[in-house]
Amino acid sequence: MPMQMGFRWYGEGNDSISLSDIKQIPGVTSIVWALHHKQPGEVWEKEEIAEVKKQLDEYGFNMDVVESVNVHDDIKVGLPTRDKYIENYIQTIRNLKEFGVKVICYNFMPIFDWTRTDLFHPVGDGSTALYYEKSKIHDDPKEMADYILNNLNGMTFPGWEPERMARLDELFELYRPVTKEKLWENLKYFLEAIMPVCRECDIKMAIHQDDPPWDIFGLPRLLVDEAAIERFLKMVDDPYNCLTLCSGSLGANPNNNVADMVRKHCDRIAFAHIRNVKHFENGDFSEASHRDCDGDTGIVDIVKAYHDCGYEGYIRPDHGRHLWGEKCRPGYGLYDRALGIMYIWGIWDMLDKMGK
Ligand SMILES: [Mn+2]
Repeated sequence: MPMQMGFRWYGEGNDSISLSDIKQIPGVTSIVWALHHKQPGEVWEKEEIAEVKKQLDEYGFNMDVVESVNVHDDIKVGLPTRDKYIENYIQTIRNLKEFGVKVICYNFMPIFDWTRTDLFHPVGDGSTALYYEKSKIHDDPKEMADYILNNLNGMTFPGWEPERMARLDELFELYRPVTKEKLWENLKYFLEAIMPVCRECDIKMAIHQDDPPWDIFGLPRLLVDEAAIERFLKMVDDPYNCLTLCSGSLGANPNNNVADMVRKHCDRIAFAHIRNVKHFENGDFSEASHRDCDGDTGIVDIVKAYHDCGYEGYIRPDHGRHLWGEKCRPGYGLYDRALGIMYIWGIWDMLDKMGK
């Protein structure tokens, strides 16, 4: 069995891209989905999941990968109320099992999800891409949040819910006592509580790395490099404690060699995000096309590493550029991600043919 190709879709009425569009991209079998109206900490009810299943069934897609079931702040901060939210998370895992879900992608980033300073930065060929200008991040996080919320083309974005962003002061206060070590402890507590249920339900928890992979606005970030990944996998050494290995998030730090990480941890990678990043000398970076030479992430080496390992897990193109005037959620248009898929398949099929 080859790797299983997925495409992230935000759901009926919540995405400019239709399932019929996605069906026309060669080799996509999984829709990477979520219930985007749910707040972190809420139980995903079976009836709500069943509705998505019905939509996907119509096109023959599976719902094996969820991205994301977000983790409530009380769990990350380690408040006494976390146990209640962990119970809810467990109930969601049990409900997802009923529909054959195999992998849950999640992250453990405090307050902010992925962070960029420009969502539509000109690439130079008429297209635009997500961009990170290092010097802008020392500034006010509220300004950041406002910019992101005002540039989502009227769409919502997980991790950047307006309700949460309105509470930024309160959230920063909440996270003030949470040191990096404390955050590791809280992650361990969460995983140890849910692992028995994951084993029983045969669902892998696959943590996404922090993006960008360094501390921002004084908030600690954990999953940033090889040493952190090693620590994470050893901390809870269980085959159900896995990675969503994101080449783009890790690739934002040029010292990270993602292909080496694939070779080293292949058996613990449940889900792969493939994205290319181009670095500038001043520390800025821009997202780029999936073509190897358009960025510095080493896409050919990474795909080859998965192929060499006999990877049979799930994979998807991560963010794409915005092409041909497409109006879409930043990073999540149809065209560039479809091109990315064909590039990945091109490498993969060639390796197959060569018997490598
Ligand atoms: Mn990613």
